[in-house]
Amino acid sequence: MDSVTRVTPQDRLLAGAAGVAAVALGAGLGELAAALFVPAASPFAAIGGALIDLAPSWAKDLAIGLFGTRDKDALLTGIALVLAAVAFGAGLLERRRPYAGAVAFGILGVVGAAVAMGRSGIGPLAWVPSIVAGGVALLVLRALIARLGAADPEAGADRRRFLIWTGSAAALGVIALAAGAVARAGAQSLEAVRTAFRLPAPAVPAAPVPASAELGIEGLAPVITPNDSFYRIDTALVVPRLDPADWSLRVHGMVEREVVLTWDELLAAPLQEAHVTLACVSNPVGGDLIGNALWLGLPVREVLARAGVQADADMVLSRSVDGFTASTPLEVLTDDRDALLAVGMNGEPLPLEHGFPVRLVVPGLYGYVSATKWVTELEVTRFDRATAYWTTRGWSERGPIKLQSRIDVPRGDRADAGDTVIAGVAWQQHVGVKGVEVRIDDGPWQTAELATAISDDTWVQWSIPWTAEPGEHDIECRAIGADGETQTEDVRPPAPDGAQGRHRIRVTVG
Ligand SMILES: Nc1nc2c(c(=O)[nH]1)N[C@H]1C(S)=C(S)[C@@H](COP(=O)(O)O)O[C@H]1N2
Ligand SMILES: [Mo]
Repeated sequence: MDSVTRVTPQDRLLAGAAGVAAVALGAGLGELAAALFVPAASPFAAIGGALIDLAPSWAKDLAIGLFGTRDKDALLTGIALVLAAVAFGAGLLERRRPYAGAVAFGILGVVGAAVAMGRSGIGPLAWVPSIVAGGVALLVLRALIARLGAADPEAGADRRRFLIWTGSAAALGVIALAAGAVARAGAQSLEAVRTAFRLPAPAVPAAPVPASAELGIEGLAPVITPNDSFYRIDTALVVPRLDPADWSLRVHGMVEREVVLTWDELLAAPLQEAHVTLACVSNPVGGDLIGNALWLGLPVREVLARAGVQADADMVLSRSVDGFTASTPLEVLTDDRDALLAVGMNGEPLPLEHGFPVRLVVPGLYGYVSATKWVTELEVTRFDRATAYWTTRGWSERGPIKLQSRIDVPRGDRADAGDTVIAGVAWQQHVGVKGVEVRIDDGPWQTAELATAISDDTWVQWSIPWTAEPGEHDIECRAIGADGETQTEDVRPPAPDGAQGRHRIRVTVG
């Protein structure tokens, strides 16, 4: 044997260490990914949960007897030890034959993913953390062992470099694990705070939703969007964690006196309910970045009145705890519309991802210039003095919502022949919709039946009967605003101030 292929005991130790480091980094990143995006899909928890389910009851009893309520920690420690041993072995294997050991990590990742997918209630992304873990471990092990192979045992510098890489991978893994644990603890305790919180009763309740606001057509967006299917748009990679006890709103800038509103003061104020449809400026024609909810909050004008706005101000720059900003024209926050500093969404505290504990909701404006989530600051200023997050990135400084309508039914590109229905929603918040028209195959415009609008600040459902003849058909709709405007056919993309044009779908009947 020559010196290049000779495997010394020291070599074996290093290869095993590379295996352990690779798994540490993979597992760390997998756990972090889980903590941030799919908490229930922790790779450790997936494998641990499967073991608990598989373990015979005498083993469970034994574990509980030995470790008491620490039995779960004991199980996780056990999994970690077994994994470390497997990793060491995989490192040795990889040293002998490229990919032989690394593949073992890939298989472990797939098994973890399969287990997570098989557990109910985790959702379609359940596989992600385990695949991240397995994939990273596979690649890192291959890369480390390749370095070890290249390292000449006599050349100390190469060896040192290998050790530095291996040590760094292990250290990064430990850091990722710790970060995941911190994120998880923060999320759980804040969700517990949120669930424990009871919304105060509104001083001004919303009028009941008329029964005729909901047409109840299958496939048509419900007139009130449930919180868990409400679209979510923000720049926050990780949902900001803002404890209500630490929350306050600072109102400053061009005001007579700076005001700081605390959580308790906000809840003690007379809160008001309003149905408002939020829409994203990025929503394409026919898109679903729009939703309607019942909000509970304090009218923003009351907060501004406490501070006393100076006469030459014309904008409020709202800022969230993570630095996002929105520029809202002062007049829409001081007129009589229901612009709210909201704490409630459909009868619940705001979900964490929709701004818990406090956000802005302003009827009539796209979210990027009005709907600041996790809001902590209102700076009264002027459009010629300050710019908001999206304005500096090329979007308009003002964003009134454009008149739009959408076809929801037929859903998809097929429909059954015979008597059926075409249905959808239409909106222009704070203006209102007075009609919707539909045409088929560029024929004459026909008037659709409008459901009862909850208010001018919400979308409204519409429908029209249709006798579908076999073949291909184009269906197009247009809304007519309460101010008489007809939805334009002039097509524009979302940037810089909202998409326009008409929603048109093609369906095959038969
Ligand atoms: N803090 C913060 N608030 C934000 C945003 C953001 O990126 N950060 N995005 C805005 C945009 S562009 C929209 S459309 C709405 C979406 O609100 P939702 O996620 O509750 O539907 O939030 C607005 N508020
Ligand atoms: Mo948006």
